[in-house]
Amino acid sequence: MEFLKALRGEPTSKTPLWLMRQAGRYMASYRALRAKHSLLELVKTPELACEVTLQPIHAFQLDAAIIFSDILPILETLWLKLEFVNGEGPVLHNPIRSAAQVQALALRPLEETIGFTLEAIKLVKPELKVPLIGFAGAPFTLACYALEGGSSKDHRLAKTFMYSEPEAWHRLMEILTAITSDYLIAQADVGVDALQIFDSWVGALSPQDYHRYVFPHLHKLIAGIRTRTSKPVIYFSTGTTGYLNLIAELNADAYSIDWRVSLSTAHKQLGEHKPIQGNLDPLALLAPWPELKRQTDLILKQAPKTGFIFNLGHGILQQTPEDNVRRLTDYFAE
Ligand code: 1CP
Repeated sequence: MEFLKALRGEPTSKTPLWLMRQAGRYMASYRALRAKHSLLELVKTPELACEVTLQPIHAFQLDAAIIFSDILPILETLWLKLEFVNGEGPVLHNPIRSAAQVQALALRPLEETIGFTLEAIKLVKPELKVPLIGFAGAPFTLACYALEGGSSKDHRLAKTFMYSEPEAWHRLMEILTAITSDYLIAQADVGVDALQIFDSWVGALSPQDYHRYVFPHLHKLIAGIRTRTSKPVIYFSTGTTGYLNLIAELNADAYSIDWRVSLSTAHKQLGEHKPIQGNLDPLALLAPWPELKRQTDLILKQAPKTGFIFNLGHGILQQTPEDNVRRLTDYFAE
């Protein structure tokens, strides 16, 4: 429960840690299951999603579990057809490319598109001694996938749409905000203990664009969630160190930051009393132990006395040796 105490800014007996994307391809047990099932089969079969959620919990001393799912299945609520192509990543076969498409959007019931994750939460919850995190993609990051039709380096199509069709952009963001809010509340209602919003690609925006095209929707999302649950909300973003002052105004319960800023600088900018999560470079988990320990100690030295959760600055890499994860998590349990 140290994780939830830290999220409330209360003193803890150890520094709680979990690792972003802690279930996944770096684990042999995950690869063994993936050899038999596609990613979407794992996500859409509650028993399998439950099993994968537990894999890192059983293997390592972690202070929180995160439900095994993905940020993208919710896009099927907009009738987008999602596939994960091996070696290529996610593909949405009918991306949104015009304002008319946004105007014409009809929604599928959420139970149909994410009901399996709610079932997985119900299955895994009684198996856990540590808190369970529920999550969703943030509206901007989801809009990127909906408009691009898949991964993108520069988010050219999404940003061009945002600049040239601002009305349709805001309408799309409103729709994504509404379904994301309902999804997170549904997860809270079936038992997750905290909610994390992943804004993985928002750092592609300038501070001005973040303020104009994204901030109002995120602010509404977080304020709206707060009227419907008391469970803490963590906002994660990367590449946003040029406008942490704006992010501080989102009024989330905690912020998760990447490694491109020192923890102490980020903590100052986000608010000295605001719980903070981060911020080891995921690549440091590929380093020999003395270097990994040095980087970890540096973060711990900068960490506030209360209200700190150790994590990576972004998702764990699939090349990460499991032994390094064990060494790191054991270090925190010492
Ligand atoms: O088996 C596989 O193909 C492995 C790859 C994989 C996994 C393990 C994908 C494809 N999704 C997931 C599960 C997942 N995704 C989890 C649960 C696992 C855990 O945390 O223990 C979570 C929290 C996510 C979140 C997610 N999916 C994000 C946000 C976090 C981040 O890392 O930035 C994003 C951007 C995605 C999209 C996605 N899903 C999968 C891939 C390869 C991608 C990214 C593609 C891209 O670069 O655009």
